[in-house]
This record gives sequence, C-alpha cells and structure tokens, in this order.
Amino acid sequence: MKRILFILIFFTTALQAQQANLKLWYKQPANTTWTKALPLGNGRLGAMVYGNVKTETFQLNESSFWSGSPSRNDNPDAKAALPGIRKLIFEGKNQEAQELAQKSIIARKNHGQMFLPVGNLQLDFPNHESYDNYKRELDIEQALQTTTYQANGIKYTRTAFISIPDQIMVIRLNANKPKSISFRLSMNSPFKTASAVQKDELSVWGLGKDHEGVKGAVRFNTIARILPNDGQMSRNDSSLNVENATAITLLVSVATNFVNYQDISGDESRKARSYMEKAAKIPYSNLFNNHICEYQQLFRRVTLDLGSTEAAKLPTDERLKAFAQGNDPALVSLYFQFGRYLLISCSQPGGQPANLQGIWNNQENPPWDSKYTININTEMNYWPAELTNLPETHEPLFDMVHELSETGAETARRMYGANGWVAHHNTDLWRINGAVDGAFWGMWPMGGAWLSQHLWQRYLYSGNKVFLQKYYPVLKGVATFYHDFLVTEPTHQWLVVTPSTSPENSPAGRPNSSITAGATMDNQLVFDVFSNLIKAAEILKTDAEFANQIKARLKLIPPMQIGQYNQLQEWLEDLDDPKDQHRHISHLYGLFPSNQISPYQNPALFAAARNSLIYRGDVSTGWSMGWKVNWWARLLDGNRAYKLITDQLSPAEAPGRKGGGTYDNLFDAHPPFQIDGNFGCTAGIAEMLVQSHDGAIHLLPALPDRWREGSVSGLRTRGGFEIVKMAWKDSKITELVIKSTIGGNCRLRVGNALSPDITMSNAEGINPNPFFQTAAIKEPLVSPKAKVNADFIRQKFEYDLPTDAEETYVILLER
Ligand code: FUC
Repeated sequence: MKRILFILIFFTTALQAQQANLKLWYKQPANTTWTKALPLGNGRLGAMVYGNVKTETFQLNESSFWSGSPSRNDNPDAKAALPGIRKLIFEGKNQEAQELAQKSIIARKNHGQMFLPVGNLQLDFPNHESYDNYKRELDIEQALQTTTYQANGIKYTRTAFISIPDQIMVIRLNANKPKSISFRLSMNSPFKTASAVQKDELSVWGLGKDHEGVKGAVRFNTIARILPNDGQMSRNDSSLNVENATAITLLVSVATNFVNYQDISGDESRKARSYMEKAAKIPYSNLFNNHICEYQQLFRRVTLDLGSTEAAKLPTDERLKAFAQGNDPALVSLYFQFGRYLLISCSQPGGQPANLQGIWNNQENPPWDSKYTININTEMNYWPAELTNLPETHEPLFDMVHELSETGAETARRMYGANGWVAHHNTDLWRINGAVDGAFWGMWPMGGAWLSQHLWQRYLYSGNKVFLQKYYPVLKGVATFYHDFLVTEPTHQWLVVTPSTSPENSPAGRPNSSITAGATMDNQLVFDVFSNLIKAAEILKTDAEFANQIKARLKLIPPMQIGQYNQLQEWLEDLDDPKDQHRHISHLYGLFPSNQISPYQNPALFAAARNSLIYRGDVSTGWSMGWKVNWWARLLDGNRAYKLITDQLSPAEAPGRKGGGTYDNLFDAHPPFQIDGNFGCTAGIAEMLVQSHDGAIHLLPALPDRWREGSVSGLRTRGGFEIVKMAWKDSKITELVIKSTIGGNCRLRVGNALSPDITMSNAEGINPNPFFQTAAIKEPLVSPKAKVNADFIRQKFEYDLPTDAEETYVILLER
C-alpha cells in the first residue's frame, strides 16, 4: 500500500490552472442597479460596492439588524381547532379544513420580522465626471473588490475588503500621482436616529422599525474613520472632506445591540468602537494579510478546473449573455467558486445563518422580508457547506436549529398539545415558530424536520460523536414531536402528518386548497427524522426504549407510491397533474437532498421520480432550477443537469425572459434576487462530480459530455473522506488521491475500470462502513394504471479500500 502524507504539488498546479478565472469583472460601473454591484462580507458585516466613479456607494448590512424585537407568534386557538381540522380533511373537506386552519392556526399578526439595511456610505470625488480606462472587479480568491480608472490624467485605484478576523471593512484609495486624492465622505440610513462628525470620523446611529405589531428595538451604530494621511481634512455638519492626499485608508465598523434572540441588551456603540479602535492600530498591510490568510484558509480548500476557452477573457456580464452558446466551461467553475465565496462571506461561526439574501439587502421592505423560508430556501443555502469543504459556515445554521428547538417546544405544546418541538415554514432573527402568510402556504409543521437533517448530515460527513451527542436532544425533540403529532388516516391506517401541505402546491382539482394529510414529502421527512433518531440513539448507546417506540411508528409511515402517470405521487391519493409545472417539487426531497430513492435499492421509484421531474419542466424560479441540477445529478444524467445549469446561467434581465436566471453580478434571480439559487447550483455542480449518499463514494456520477476533461480537489464525502485530487480525461478518471480522516472502508463506485496503484479489491456485498449504510425503504405501492420502467444504466465498477484515520491514499496517478 502506497501512502503519502500531503501532496502539495497537486494543490499548486490545480490552483495555477484556475487562478486567472477567479474574478468577476466589468467594463462599466453598476450605476443605480443593485444587482450589478459586487458583494463583500465577513458573515456579520456585508457591503455591496457599486464601483461608481463620481459618487461611489457602499451599501451596508449587519446580519443582526432586523425589524422588531424578541417575539413569538403562536396562535393559541390551534389546539382546540386541531381535531376539527383533521376530521374535515379525512372527510375530504379540504377547503373547509383550510379555512379553519386559516382562522385558528395561522399567526394573528406577526408573520415574521424583516432583515433591514443599515444604510450607505458614500464617497464623492470632485472633477471625476469624465473618466476612461475603467474596470471594476471582484477577486474571489482574495475576497477583494477593486475599481480602477483614469481621470484628469491620473490613474486611480480603490480597493475594499471586509475582514473576518478584524471585523471591519477596509477601503483603500490610491493614485499614481502624489497628493491627487480629494473626496467627501458621507453616510445615510433610512433608519437614522442620530449622527455625529468628529475630526476624522463619521458616526450614524439607527433604530430598526416596528413591524406587524412588534416594536422595533434593534439599534445599530456605524462608524467610518479616515486614517491619518498627508491631505487636508475638514468637516461640516454631515461629512468629512479630504483634499490632496496621496493615499487613504478608510475603516468602517458596524455593530448592533443584538446579543441573542431573547436578549438585545448589548451596547452597539461600544461594540462598534471596540472593533474600530483595535483595527485602527493595525497597519493596512497587516489588516490585508489577516484578512487574506483567514479567507484563503477556507476558500482554497477546493479547486475546480473544467477547462477554459477564449470566452473566459470576456467581462463577466458578456460571458453570462454568451453562456448558452456553449463554449465557456470556466464560467461554471467561476460560478461554483462564487457560491463558495458567498457562503464564506455570509455565514461564519457565532453569527446568523444566511437568510434569503445571504446578508445583502438594500430594501426597507425586502421581498419575503429577506428572512428564513425553511420549506426549502434556508436548507438550500447550506447544501454546499459540507460537500464543498466549508463545514465552519454550517455552524450558524446548527445554532439556529438549536434555538428553534428551544422556542419551538412552547409552540408544540401550546398549538398542538405535543411534546418535542416544531417549526412551520418561516422563521426570523427572533426564532418564531408559528404558522405564517396564510394556511395555503404556512400550514406546514415540518420546518424542524427538514432543518434537523443538517445535524445528521454533519455527523455523516465528520463522524464526530461529540457533535452528535451535543445535538442529540434537538434530534430527539423533533422525533418526539412527530411521535405525538402523527395520526392514523382512515383508508390504509397509515400514520400521517395532518394537517399539512406539499409545500405551496395543491393537487389537481383543488386549486385553492393545499391542506392535506400525509403528503409524500412529509412521509419522507418523518422517515428521516425517525431513522436518524434510531441510529443516533444506537451510536450514543442511549434511549433504547424511546427508540423502540419510534421503530414501531416508523413501520406505519406510508410507503412511497407510483401513480397513474408513472410518476412519484406527490400526495397520498393519486392526484398529480402531469401538466403541473409548480416550482416546488417537494416529493422529490426523497431523491435529493435525502437518499430514499436509489437506482440500486429501488429502481422503480427512481424511474418514477425521474418522470415527475420531467413533467415539471426545466425553467422555473432560480432556486427551483438550482434544485433541479441536484436532482438530475442524482438521476445520473449529467447532460440534463448541465442543461439546467445553462438555464440558471441565463441573464435574468434578458427581454422576454420567463422564470429565474442570473444577474450581472452572478446573484441568483428568483426573480427577484434570492441567494438560495446560487447555493443550490453550487451544490449541484459538486453533486455532478462526487456523491456519497448511496452506499459508496460515486465518482463522476453525472459528468456531462461538455466536461470530458477536468480536475477537482478538496470535495468532501460522507464517512470523513476528502477527494484530495481527482482528474479525468475522455470522461475517465486518470488521477485519484483520497484522504481518510476517520478510517473505515472506502468503497468507490466509478464509470470505468481502475487499475489502482494500491491494493484495492473488487467490492462485494453491502459496504461495511456504517456511514454508508442506508435505512431500508418500503416497497412502493404501484397504481394498477402505472407501467413501471426501471431501465437505466448503473455503474458496474466498485472497489473497496480499507483506510486508516488521517492517511492519504494515492489510488491512481497519471504517468
Ligand atoms: C417560498 C417559495 C417562493 C419564494 C419564497 C421566499 O415561498 O415558494 O418561490 O422562494 O419562498
């Protein structure tokens, strides 16, 4: 067995191949269009940089600046109404059930609070009306925004970054002639309550607004300071002026009084000041080094090279317009890495999870409040976290799930008389758990079921039992809720979630009522909740009795069903409409992100899921297309997944465009902007290259014809493996190096026979590695009208390699 410890050479060559491509750049400023501005962030502080020459704008966000204050929104009438609603559903009176749920379950007033902007910082440059040689860029390898241009014969350069270690935004202005920088600095905010100007500093204080009966009580303080320079500084009531400086460093600090979802007793001024005073003592070059070390330590773990063409030399907006012509594979790798850049920039340990817009919002009334929609969008944000080797970014989500388990215990008890904890389809900074928006959308008591999957997945990727132990009470709380909440439906005597919905969709013949019993997604979610609990209790050697109760209930969950159109049924009854093109395809949760539908374990379900996806069509909202990339990857169809990437990488603002796409700054368009589609597609690209949910590590499971040659490094799999390097030519793997972090059998599934350099055997039987063992799925029920087709290609080559923890294995090396 040939082993190596660390192969630096692989990292450097892959990086060199890629470096030139890791920039978004443009020949013109963003002007007034926010979705052309470029995002910076450190998880807490966010900025959109417009790159405008005469008046530059940095639109600022802080992740805890929201409307409202600590609040709840349970509807106490729910408990009394619940039996009546269930009865109506089982009598087929879904519309009446929905009306009753609307009155008694949906929150009375507070439908969740809003994520708010803190304001804008502006730099006005006199006499910079006319300029040439303009360029602005976002270098995602350095998390650095740069604008360059020439005005009055002088070359000006502005750079900006937001530092994770120093918690500050740093703006640097340079010119190629001494003493030629003059500008006015000002700040504004829609929520301003006070401001102050000192000799080198501007401060603004603000207060978040009241919303839906909840008093606004989050306060922020923004401080902008110009560091000592050789120019003349002056000030007036609202701005600072600098004349004839050679170079400028400007620091921006923002903080709020938010401590946690139940405590806003912090001191925003003290916090903002302390970040500022610490950073002001650090020389610019050290600030930059601190920033880049921490950022690259995360970003550089993964490289992706899908080839590059002449198209990669064009500005990003032009590449986007031309992408469908099919000659720019490097735009896919840029978009993939941009997704990782965004996740690092909007989700850091100790902070808030990425909301609907990450941390970037300029609107006082953002779409869907820019909060957390947990019936798909928030979960999608975190699909790339483990797979693309950014597990730290996942932590804010775990914290949120833990907090929801605290607030949701009261919701479960008050609204449903159940133990455990529950969340519906939205939450916010205050961790509300009530049902919102309207029964058609909000009557979905499954938010906790889905979110808690992330805890289990973290365990599968890391094998970390300390983590599992820490979050076991949260997993148990979810299982307890469904233990108490499930009821027996009258037709088959299955245990089902009632009332619920298949998110935001309604079956054929009931266009106005979504309320139902036992929607397929609910059954799949409960299956996962129960299966995870059983396994977790076993691993931690605890709760045997409770686990037995759960095992008994698991047996009574409905099986999946194949309906009259050979589709996977979305509802308990065969009510799917093959013409339905709804953006949510919730019953395919079982295919991705879950792993209940496998070509190996249950080919008939696999074929039915594929049919359902075909019926729904391709172009849809941004996040829906992002999900479809993952589904087609799981369906092992790389070309169709690539087609969806092409749909997603279409200019959102092209005339006549229906559905979502991508804005010039590569933000995903629902439309409007929602960050979920960025993250969904990023995960999907990785799923096309590596999967690990179905008994083995499947390499190149869905490689499209267009990516016949390429390489990737750093993707992680379940069972604690890392693909240190994988290269392929003519769609066949030519190099393969895998690191095992926790040991165990490494089963590889590949499309071509490998002649490994080390001893690997042909795989036999079930993978003995427990991280790859999947829960047994029930045989599907098949409609008499359905013709089951289970005809598709399966990979034939499987190998086993026993591994030790912290060892790296060179499996195949191109000679
Ligand atoms: C769900 C989706 C919408 C949108 C919103 C934020 O309600 O159905 O498409 O993404 O969340």
